[in-house]
Amino acid sequence: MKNFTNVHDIGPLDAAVREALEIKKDRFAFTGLGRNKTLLMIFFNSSLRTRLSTQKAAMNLGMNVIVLDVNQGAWKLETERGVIMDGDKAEHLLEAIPVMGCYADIIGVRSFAGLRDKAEDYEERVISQFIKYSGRPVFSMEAATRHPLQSFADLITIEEFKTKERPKVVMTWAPHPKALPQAVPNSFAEWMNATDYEFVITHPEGYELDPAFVGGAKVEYDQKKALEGADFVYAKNWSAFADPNYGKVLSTDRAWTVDAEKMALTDNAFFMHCLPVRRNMIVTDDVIESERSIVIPEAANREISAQVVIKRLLESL
Ligand code: AN0
Ligand code: CP
Repeated sequence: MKNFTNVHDIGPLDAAVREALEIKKDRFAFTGLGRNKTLLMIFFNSSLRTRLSTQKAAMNLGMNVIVLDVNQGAWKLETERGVIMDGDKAEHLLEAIPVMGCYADIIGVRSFAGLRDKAEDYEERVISQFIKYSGRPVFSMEAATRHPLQSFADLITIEEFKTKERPKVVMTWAPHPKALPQAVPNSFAEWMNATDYEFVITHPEGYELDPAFVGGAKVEYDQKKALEGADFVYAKNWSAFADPNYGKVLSTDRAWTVDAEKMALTDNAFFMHCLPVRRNMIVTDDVIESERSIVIPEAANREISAQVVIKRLLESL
């Protein structure tokens, strides 16, 4: 694997899940693979899980790890070409990226959507430039339109907890006070569409996702109907994708909050969320604290998905 930004990069999912479960049984089986190799993790945005789980995964493989929070301590970076740099940005991404490449064998990048310019976000301008100019294998730690390490961990989690061959997985929009990217729902849809699960997406009118990610998934605007018989409920907020409302919050309607009454419509479903989650906006305290909530094992699997990805990148150095 040369880079990892989407579901296609990982190849057949059954093999990827098998490899993940093998690694989970013995996460120190490949400690020699990363010896004297350096992972550089670049964060343009905040993180708890991605930062810790990815560093842990790299350490399990024997790597050295450097973490850079671009907005804390580095020079402010210009990302547009052709700009006269007479403002507050001291360095251009076009120098910064190849320099970073000098100090690393593999680079992980977190760069969220700006949610102002849809074309810029959906072109994946930042991570594409890392791939083009760093000279190193690059993996996404959540880019503008996808969060593939999260979706891979979600898939591993569903495979571990499912009791039916073909579970019904429902991704539901839920309210949140601030505008969030579409990366997590886009990516989750992309990965679920690559399985043979029954996959349903539910959201209020106006929150339609990019059809390229929705694919053949069923879209049901009635949340209660969508949840009927679900085996997994995957809650997530996202801002509007469709023009002219790209990146906007159209609703904070708490009628969409996942509560016990909604979970009662399911087939005793497991509750999932990528975290961080705002309680009593996205999900009520009792649901996230219930024995059917698997948000912690889901987060734990971030170490495993990252380890499969970094292992494969190391193997093709
Ligand atoms: C981010 C998002 O929705 O993309 C990161 C989730 C993993 N969430 C927040 O910014 C709250
Ligand atoms: N789920 C996830 O990526 O969490 P962080 O934003 O804390 O890394």
